[in-house]
Amino acid sequence: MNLFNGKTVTVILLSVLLLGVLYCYMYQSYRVVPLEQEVVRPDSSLKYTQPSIVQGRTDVVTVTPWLAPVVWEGTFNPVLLDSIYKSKNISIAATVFAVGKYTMFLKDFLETAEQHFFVGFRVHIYVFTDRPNEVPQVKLAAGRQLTVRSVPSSKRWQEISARRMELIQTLIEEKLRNHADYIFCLDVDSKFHGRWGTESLGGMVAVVHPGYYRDSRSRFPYERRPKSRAYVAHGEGDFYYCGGAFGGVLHEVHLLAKTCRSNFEADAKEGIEAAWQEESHLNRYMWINKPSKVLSPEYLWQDFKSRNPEIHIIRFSGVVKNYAEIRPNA
Ligand code: UD2
Repeated sequence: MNLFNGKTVTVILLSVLLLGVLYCYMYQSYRVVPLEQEVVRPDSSLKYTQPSIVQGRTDVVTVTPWLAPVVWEGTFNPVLLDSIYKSKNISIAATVFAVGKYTMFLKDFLETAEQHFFVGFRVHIYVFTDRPNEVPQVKLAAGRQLTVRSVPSSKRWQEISARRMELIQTLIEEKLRNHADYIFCLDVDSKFHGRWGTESLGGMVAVVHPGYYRDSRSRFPYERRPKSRAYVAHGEGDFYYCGGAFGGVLHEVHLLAKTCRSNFEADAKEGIEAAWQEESHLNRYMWINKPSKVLSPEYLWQDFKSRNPEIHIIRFSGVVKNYAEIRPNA
């Protein structure tokens, strides 16, 4: 009897095929489960309020038209989010510039950051200043560090503000790669008043400016001269974002800083400075490259403004300052 007649060969081939499919299926299932556990699973013993997709804040918009979340108090669970990011052992860098008399703001900025900014996570704050001796000693919790980097003084506040993009770009290239996961770039003349934590993490993160969020975009102070590389035409633009707070993953912020810096410098060569320096360039950039997460004005309020009803908490706010007294030029 011929053992290898046509029928037997077909049965063997079909069995091998079936076994192959079964193997692939089992391999995929095996691969997916541990990855999911590692990346998104909160502590399995964590108990928290049941989430809902039919109840929540109705007084504000919580998602942009390009489906980026807009973060407001009441839209996230801080305990759940912290538990997710804890397992990833993330590290966050923050930059703050204090050039000339702006060193006077450092103490409050640093002390309040200890109380509210990514508490319980690895945080490394980089202070850029021309007066390193004036950087106050602030007691830092375990896992938190501060590094002072010297920068030249300047006779023009516009230059100090705008040069931040260049220094952020260089910091990421020289120091941060492989040492931090996320970075936030913040104005020094501000204080933290409430939690600023893992809910703010994202690929590219922008903060909606507290001064314009209820206005029509025709009133936004975008750069309106077409010859500037920060130009945004009338009828364009999403929100007006702050220059005083932005962030995201390193490579995204690196690209943002590099682009804004080179556009600012190219404009300068042609004798043009955008209306709000790097803030104008940042707004142009965010219009073209939409942020993946938008933080509500809770994340950068202004002390001189009274709180609007939709602002349930002020997390970070600019202090009232006398520009004539502290800036090197008018
Ligand atoms: C707005 C923005 C700011 C920047 C600026 C336009 C907010 C809340 N603020 O703030 O980020 O986009 O418009 O250029 O969105 N600095 C010094 N020494 C100086 C001057 C400035 O260190 O002499 C640094 C410091 O970190 C300060 C930042 O530059 O926080 C911005 O300068 P500002 O606060 O004087 O600018 P302002 O209030 O117009």
